[in-house]
Amino acid sequence: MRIIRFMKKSNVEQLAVVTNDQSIFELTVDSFQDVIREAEKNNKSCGQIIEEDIKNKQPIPQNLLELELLAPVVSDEVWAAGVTYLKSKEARNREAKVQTNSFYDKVYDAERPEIFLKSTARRLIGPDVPVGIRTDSNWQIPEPELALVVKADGEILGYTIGNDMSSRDIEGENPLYLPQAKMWKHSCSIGPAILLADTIDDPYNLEIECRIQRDGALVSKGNANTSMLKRTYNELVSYLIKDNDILDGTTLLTGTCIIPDDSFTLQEGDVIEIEIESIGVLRNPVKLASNI
Ligand code: DO4
Ligand code: MG
Repeated sequence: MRIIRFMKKSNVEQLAVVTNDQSIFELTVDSFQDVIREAEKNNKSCGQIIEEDIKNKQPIPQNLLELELLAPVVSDEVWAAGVTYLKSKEARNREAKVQTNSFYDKVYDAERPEIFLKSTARRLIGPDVPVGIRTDSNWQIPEPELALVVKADGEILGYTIGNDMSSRDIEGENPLYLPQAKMWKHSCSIGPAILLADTIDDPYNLEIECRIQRDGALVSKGNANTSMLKRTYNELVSYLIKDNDILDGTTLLTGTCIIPDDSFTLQEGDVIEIEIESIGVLRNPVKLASNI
């Protein structure tokens, strides 16, 4: 069961569910946070609330490709975990030009994971909206990541796709530049759907593929599987909520396991597609942030 939001012809934002047979039903509540509140109030799961809501409804006539999809949840905050995959550690050591005992080596092995604030609702975008690239960086990539959608108490309610757009030269110059290497206009995209946690077989065995097209040609392609993650999702969430106060519907990106070749940098006009099995494809064109 997947939750989506889309823009209706009437310019109204609509929450909906996609069932296993790909039928789409409009939901009565307006947001994923409303589903969480209803579930809490009635002591039920989000899945039960949704099933009851659509019981006597007819699906809409459109299919997913015909809808103008929006970010499936407007999270007040998006957080991100880092250096949770070996590939990420190795790539960061290369960009920082360090071989041994780096910050990245240490955090990969440490008990405490790296967790940072990636985005706020105002900066967050959904499918098909341009992601931004910085004008003061010459080395920029998408970071395709499985994203957790969590409740205020840390319960993992669902999974979506996140793109943690990153500037490798700014981060490589000095780790203290991390906020600038990670956060700017349209630097975080999520979607196209939230796969509910109780309807997923194994979140530690999901194929991820990232494709980047330029002028209609494939210029970068990478694959990985969430089985390569060094930590558990609950471990990452436990550090996110430690002495912290998060809201229902917060998103946590779980780190990248796909890094394009070191010679690759994004350009305006590129199109990024991140596909995670059972969730869908998150597609965003690339634009200079100054042109957005
Ligand atoms: O250490 C910097 C960020 C790491 C990150 O974003 C990742 O591993 O995905
Ligand atoms: Mg990342």
